[in-house]
Amino acid sequence: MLRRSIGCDARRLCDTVCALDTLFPWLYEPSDRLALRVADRTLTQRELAVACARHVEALGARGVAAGERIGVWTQPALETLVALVAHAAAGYVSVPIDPKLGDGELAHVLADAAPRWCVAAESSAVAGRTGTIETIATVIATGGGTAIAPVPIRDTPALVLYTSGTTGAPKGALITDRNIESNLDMLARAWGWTSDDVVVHALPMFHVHGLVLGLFGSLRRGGALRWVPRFVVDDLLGAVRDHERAMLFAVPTMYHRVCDAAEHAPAIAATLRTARLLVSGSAPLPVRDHERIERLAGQRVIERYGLTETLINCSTRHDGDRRPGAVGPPLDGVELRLVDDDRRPIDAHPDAMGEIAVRGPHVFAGYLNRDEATRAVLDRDGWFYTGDLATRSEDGQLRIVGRRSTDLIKCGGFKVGAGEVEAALLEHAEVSEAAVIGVPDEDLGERIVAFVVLRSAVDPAAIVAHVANRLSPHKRPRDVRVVDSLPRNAMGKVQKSALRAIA
Ligand code: MLC
Ligand code: AMP
Repeated sequence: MLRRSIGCDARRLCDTVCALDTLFPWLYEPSDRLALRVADRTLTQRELAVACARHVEALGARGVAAGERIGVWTQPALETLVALVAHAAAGYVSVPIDPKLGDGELAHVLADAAPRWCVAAESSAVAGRTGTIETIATVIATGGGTAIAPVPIRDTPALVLYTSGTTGAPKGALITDRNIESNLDMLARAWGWTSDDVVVHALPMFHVHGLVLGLFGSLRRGGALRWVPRFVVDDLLGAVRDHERAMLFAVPTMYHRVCDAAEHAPAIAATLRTARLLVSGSAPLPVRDHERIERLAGQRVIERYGLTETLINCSTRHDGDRRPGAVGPPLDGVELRLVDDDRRPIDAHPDAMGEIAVRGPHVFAGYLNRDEATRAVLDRDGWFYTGDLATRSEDGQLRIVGRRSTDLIKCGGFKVGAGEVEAALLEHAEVSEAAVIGVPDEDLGERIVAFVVLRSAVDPAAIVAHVANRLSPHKRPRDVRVVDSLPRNAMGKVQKSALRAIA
């Protein structure tokens, strides 16, 4: 559908634009509908369009060119959302950065993505942390300015999202416009997602769940996002209560805590009942919590399964069978198969277990600066190998039953590589050996436990703090066990199964 974009006095008239061929079509015909709310601050579509345009102008004035990578300090503020939306709309590549990142991981991200600029809601909070990279404060300007020129959806990166592997430092996954557009449109069909929906979430803005689904998803539909930047059950549910068609996006840990609270507070359960859709993902939702939610909220959760590299692959449908323990069939547009150890498709008979491989327009473009790592997960035919093990029922519903590598830990919905925590531990002068495992945990899904051999006595709290100084806070071990030696096999390899038995 071709539409002529609007202009007003202060805006440059854009050429005709295929509105549906841009990420946020309404940006060129904004209305006074709510677009964003963070705490008590709101922006309508019209205000957001102006704020984005002015942000882009400020970048242009500094000589930042479209296509450049820009670090985005994802502080809990409306300005953060404006910067992320403006960059996506105008063709800049955002590298979202967790403001709590430890120095070691931050240095790695900045060296690897090599942005010339960072943007932040409060540049003073960033001062001294980005070395020679200059920080631009995002200011929400009202009125005036030139509208953002429409950028058609392309196969070029829009985001670099850092994600952990089993070993080494996190890799930057290149997510393109096309990945985002195709996946969000698949999800819209699966969830009956419309412009009347208001997504409510308390997720961080540096991962797929909060950023691509929560922020870009809401705005692509012409709906709104209500961001509660810090997860507090009452705040999150208070936000749900405010909206007629709230879609709650949360990780299983959050649902677990919401259920704990709702069991003692009928008002919380009553609020849950008002939500149009409760969506869970980023980690497995235990069947027990699925059933608790159904009992308290009078509705079953929609469970969806994804990865940073592929966005979302499977989901139960808003009008389909929301089966506890299942993540639904593949989204329409996603090709999915189960493969054996040699990556050969396995028989589709029920209960056959294999690794999930997916193909489609939602699969990322590769890892930044890591061709070999890209080739290890993405084959020449476009199949991406997820490392997740699953079975498929006769009616096509997937059940995730495990992961190929036990060195990947999902804690509170965050992916943590055992190797990166071990490397950080070994940087402590008094740690001579270290091994990290994930231990099942009712609240977090998995809890990070570190086993260390020490050269001399050290307070375990100091070791935890040492890790936090280097990595993100969520990569800190919850538990540090001091041992005389690590169990090893004849080849000298640490036997993590033995550690799991001890833990
Ligand atoms: C944590 N803390 C510690 C600690 N670990 N303190 C000391 N020692 C440790 N080992 C601190 C925390 O920093 C926090 O401090 C406080 O203890 C409480 O920690 P917590 O129990 O972890 O709770 P919380 O910080 O509230 O975190 C839980 C959570 C969080 C659920 C809110 O895990 C979360 O935001 N998860 C979302 C992850 C996510 O978005 N994943 C999407 C990935 S994309 P303080 O000072 O802060 O209070 C993806 C694709 C897909 O997977 O499919 O979606
Ligand atoms: P990340 O790299 O942080 O995007 O994490 C992706 C991983 O999260 C996947 O490979 C899965 O192991 C896990 N995951 C995401 N959603 C689900 C889900 N609904 N059920 C089980 N595991 C999930």
